[in-house]
Amino acid sequence: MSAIVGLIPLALSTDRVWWMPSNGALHGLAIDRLMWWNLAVLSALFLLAHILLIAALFRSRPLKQRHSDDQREEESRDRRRKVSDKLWKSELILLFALTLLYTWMAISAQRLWATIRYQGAAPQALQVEVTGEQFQWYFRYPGADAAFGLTRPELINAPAGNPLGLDRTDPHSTDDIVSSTLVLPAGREVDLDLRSIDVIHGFFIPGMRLKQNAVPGMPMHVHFTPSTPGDYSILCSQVCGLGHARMQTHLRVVSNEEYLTWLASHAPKPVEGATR
Ligand SMILES: [Cu+2]
Repeated sequence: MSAIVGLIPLALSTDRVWWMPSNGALHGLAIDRLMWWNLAVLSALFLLAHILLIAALFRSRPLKQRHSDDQREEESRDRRRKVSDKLWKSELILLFALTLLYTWMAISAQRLWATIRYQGAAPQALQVEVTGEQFQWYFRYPGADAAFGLTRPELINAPAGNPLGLDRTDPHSTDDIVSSTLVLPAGREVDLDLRSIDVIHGFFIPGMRLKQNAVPGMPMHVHFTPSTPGDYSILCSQVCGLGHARMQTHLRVVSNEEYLTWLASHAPKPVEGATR
């Protein structure tokens, strides 16, 4: 019975049935493994509990019919007692195995969380600033000088091409690149500086197994390494207003050469006062 029960989550985990979007991040493998174990154990326990419940319902019927026969009832009680003793031992073994499995899962999950959230990114990680605004994501790259320029709220003017309020008079701002899609080289760690300029947004890349709220006045860092080139959806996971459903964009993970070509093609021309 346990073999049949175990086969069901195993069948669900094959590439054809597994409903999670394909993973493209280095840390995603560990997250998927934890998800798989959690699902497999819970599915098995769910099915096992229901099979035992149905079996118990069917077993209770003949006992009622034999109620008048005292000797046979006594025999039946003895048999049930023996089965109960055996079950007690198997329950204990199962409980012990589950405790070990869940302890391992809790420690793995805590380590994974700490690596992404509590430990900082490597110094050589690519820096990208992510800003959420009703109903758009903006990505800012620091340019050749590797430093982000000044921004001023009074300069924010999306129709004029300055959605983040870049102060182009600041020397560090002149080479900053602002894009509405995120382009990253595969195999290089990226450190995202998440911000919001109006309400709480949820920065969510299912394919990168990454989700973090962007909160006004509270810059937050998350870092990850995209490993597989491809196109991944970026969504907003917080209901942030009437246009929430269309607050979507894309992450393109490309080769390093393609990334450098993309950066060069998006480098702004330094024109004095162009955004004022
Ligand atoms: Cu949003």
